[in-house]
Amino acid sequence: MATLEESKNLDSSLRENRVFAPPAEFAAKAHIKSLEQYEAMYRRSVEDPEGFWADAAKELEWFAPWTKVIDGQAQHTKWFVGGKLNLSHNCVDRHALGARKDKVAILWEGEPGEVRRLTYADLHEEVQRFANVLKGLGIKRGDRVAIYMGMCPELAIALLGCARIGAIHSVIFGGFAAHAISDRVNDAGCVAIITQDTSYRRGGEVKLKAIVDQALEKCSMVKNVVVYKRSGSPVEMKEGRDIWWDQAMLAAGKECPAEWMDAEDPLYLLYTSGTTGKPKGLVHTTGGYAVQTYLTSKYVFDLREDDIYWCTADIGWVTGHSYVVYGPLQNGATVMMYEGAPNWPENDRFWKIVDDHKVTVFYTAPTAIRAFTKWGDEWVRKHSLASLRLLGTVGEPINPESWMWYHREIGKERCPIVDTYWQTETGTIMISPLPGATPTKPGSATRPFFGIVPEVVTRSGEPVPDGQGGLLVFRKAWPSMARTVYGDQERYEKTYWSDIPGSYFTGDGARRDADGYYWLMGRVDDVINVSGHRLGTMEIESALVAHPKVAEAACVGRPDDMKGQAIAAFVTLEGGQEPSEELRQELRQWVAKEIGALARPDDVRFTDALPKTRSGKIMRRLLRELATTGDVKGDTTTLEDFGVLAKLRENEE
Ligand code: 6R9
Repeated sequence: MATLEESKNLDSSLRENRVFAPPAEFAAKAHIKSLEQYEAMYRRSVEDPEGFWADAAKELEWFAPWTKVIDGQAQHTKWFVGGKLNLSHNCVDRHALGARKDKVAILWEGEPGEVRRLTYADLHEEVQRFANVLKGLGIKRGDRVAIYMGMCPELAIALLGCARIGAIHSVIFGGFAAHAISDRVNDAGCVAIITQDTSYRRGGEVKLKAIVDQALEKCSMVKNVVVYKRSGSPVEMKEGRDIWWDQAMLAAGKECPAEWMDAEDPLYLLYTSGTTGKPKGLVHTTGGYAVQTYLTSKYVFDLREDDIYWCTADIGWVTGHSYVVYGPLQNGATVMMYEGAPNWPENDRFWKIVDDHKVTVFYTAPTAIRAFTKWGDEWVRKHSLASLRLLGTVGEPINPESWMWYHREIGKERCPIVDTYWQTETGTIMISPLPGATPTKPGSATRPFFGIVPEVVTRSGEPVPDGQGGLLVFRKAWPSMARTVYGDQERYEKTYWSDIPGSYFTGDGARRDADGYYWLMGRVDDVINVSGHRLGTMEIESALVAHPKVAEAACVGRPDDMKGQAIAAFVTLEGGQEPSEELRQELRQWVAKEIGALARPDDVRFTDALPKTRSGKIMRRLLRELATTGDVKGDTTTLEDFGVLAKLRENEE
């Protein structure tokens, strides 16, 4: 089952035996101060989940109380039944109308260097005005609104404005191409898109509005486009469809009461890649998601009143939804937001930001850490980083040596590291150290968060003994889990709840050690994780096959030192077409244009045929091995045509 790459990962993590206790000074001030305290709270959370989650929920404001905390089980579980609340109210009003009125909510730095500070009172006004802009366009509760923007405060305001009136937002990462936008907009039936003229990235401009214009040629349901003016670069405005953000805001009323949303009402859709078919729109709901983003932010990031909290993720991904916007703002934190690239104008931009703004909590991805390591320690050492007190990672397994570098060079051996394991589908952090309580081991996400019951099992659901690899499942439902795939409940149940009956299947391999620590081993399905971004092999293959010269395509991930995984594509051409270097480059560009630059294959190999099973399934396992090692030693007994493999081997450069 485990691919070569997974076993390599397993080998290095099996040899890993360093343990780092939480620094005493950190633990003394932390919300959760010891392993015993964590264990007692964990025990209660699984023995009395209703009591545990009710207590957590009471830290938020509800317009009307729930009648039942948990109703149903597994994929049918409902949380806080009958409760009414609003996420925008809990993120903004609760603080703006209380003691945090003048506290900075969003501390933003643009790539060119300008800084903006929005207090909770400012955010309150902006969000209400924007909610009125949406209402003015006839957008109402339950309507879907797409958001395609760069990292600027208006992006957070757009999310919160939607949440305020009960419109369901669907954020599309600003790096996706027109085609990917139209697919997502049409699948969700979005009635409007919020975008901006351009966004700054690595000194250049990303022409977001122009890409939206192209995408909308295929989207008949979209009636309006709201355009935030970021750079002032010229864009085309379509009469009757497009409006300027600033003009609409000036004209909009200052007050907009928050809708009373039911705990189970949808809050947002977020598209993510799976093994088969098009990306799926995971549906996150209001009550459970609110409570669990709030609680995980509080405990995993150990948020304190004076923190300057910075999660470097783009809001286009789930990490940005839960840990740039909803989690930290519900906690009344000051959230740092940065618009551009980490290496602009130079390789130390992040460390300059940390020093300039006295960032205390820093949460990033292993792929970024690998890039920093490669750029060299001198960039880090130009800055003091003395304000930092806690570090985090998310997105893929972190190899122990990168963990050690992060610990030494960024954390100065003073800051605990939280390696947080979770997924778009889970909504919030599932496995992670609590920084004042859990001793850490480099490369392990350590122990489950409150209420989470992980287990490592075989394909048939039998528990695997500690120390051995297997599939990671969650035995019990949790408040922030995605409730369905938009418009396709069957796909939701089939993908996540049918492999191991009664349990949620993550798609990840894992191992638990004798201390009950979890070590993640990567995906066991056809999802490729490129720099922490999920891509389905099907998506890339469909894009390749859409090229007029391509007959068939198969994509696999192969290990890559910088990106975690790189994409290798195997392609057969239509009759009469000849392979060439030019065509190879053309196909790489084609995929970038169809999906976005992050999906551009690293290798494109031409072949006469693809290895298939007798039932016609492409044997990606063999291709993966070939792309990784240059040869195939694995089991080929089901291979239909052995000649194919010989030819593929010959084509190896
Ligand atoms: C939050 C996010 C989810 C997949 C997941 C797993 C991998 C994320 C990880 C990790 C090992 C960690 N993953 N965090 N693997 N250790 N700390 O990344 O969501 O984009 O949906 O990706 O990422 O493979 O299944 P998403």
